[in-house]
Amino acid sequence: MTSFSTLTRNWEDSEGHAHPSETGVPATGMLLTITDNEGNQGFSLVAGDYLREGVLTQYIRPLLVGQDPLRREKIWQDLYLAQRGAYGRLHERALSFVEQALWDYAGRRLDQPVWKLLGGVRDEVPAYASTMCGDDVVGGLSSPDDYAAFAVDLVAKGYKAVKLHTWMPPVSFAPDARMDVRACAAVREAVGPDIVLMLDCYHWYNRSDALYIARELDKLNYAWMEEPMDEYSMSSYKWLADQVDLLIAGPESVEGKFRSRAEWAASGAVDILRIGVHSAGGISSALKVCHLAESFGMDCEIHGGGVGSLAVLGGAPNGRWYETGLLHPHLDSETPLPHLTAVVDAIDENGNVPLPTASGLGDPIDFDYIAANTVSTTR
Ligand code: LLH
Ligand code: MG
Repeated sequence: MTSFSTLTRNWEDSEGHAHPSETGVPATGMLLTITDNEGNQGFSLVAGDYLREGVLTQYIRPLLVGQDPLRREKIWQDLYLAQRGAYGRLHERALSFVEQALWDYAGRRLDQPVWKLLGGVRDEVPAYASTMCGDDVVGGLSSPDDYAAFAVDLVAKGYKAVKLHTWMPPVSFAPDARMDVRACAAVREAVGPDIVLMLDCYHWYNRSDALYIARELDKLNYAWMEEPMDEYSMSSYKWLADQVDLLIAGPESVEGKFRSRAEWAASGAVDILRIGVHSAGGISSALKVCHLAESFGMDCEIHGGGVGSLAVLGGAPNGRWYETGLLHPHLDSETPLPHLTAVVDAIDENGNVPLPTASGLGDPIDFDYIAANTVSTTR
């Protein structure tokens, strides 16, 4: 594992929601490297400090060293079994970063992009612009008019779909279901009927607020709503989905990987399943959710961007969209961060993200930058 100095352009508020930093914030990046006996390697960029040295020492190295790195599913099943007794220390993101490095290894070794190894069902994917959560920065995302102006800019850049994340605490005036609906209406009015719109709002509304928003979004022809209530209450989602025409997508934050998603699909609590590469514990596990959804005739939308999400979407015909974000009027999303040579998910003129052509996952890692800015390395 290599730690290096870099920059991030996001800062997180006290509840973990991302907001833009126009100047950039000094950050420590981490690069997980898996090396076989012949020197073949696979890499995964680890966000934040999600893979701590103690977790690497106690759980990950013992289960990886000496294994055949092409046997990803065997290694993943071993890590999965170790999770129960690790009591939260070996979380889904840890599994995900390790498994992504194993996929990157396989792709590099076989000289193929991972999305092709997963089936290559398409070579580009339509992107929706996913906004940051609302704030109180005038000219940022502080009002329905701000959302409308930003949505117009995003459509001018080529996006064919926009997902609003509206206001959450600690913003002082959040939550406010009526203001959320006003923002959704302002965006629909500004972009016209042909742009696909979605809403991801305050995650802890009660049933009546969630029902009110869903009914209003239906009138505004929104494509889906996600996470308007605490997702641990699956029966609240079934209650909602049973009485509105609007499609409800989820769950995003619930643990349990494909097993919990099976319960949600079987119970009819949502119309569109949702999983992320990180929340699933990896690419293969996320793909299982897509196939599960496919078996129920459902779409499966992938939470969050990055090369892992692009790989899954290369293998899953029922993921309709790639989530680009999170975006904000004051955030530069078009210049690569210092440790990257390119923005891997830039859209083309049709609003699609071409899947990467490089071998492996396709993260455009600047290895020279990382070598010049290394803080520490452990093996
Ligand atoms: O609450 C938030 O900060 C956002 O909802 C965030 O988790 C975002 O990644 C999301 O849900 N996207 O769909
Ligand atoms: Mg979401």
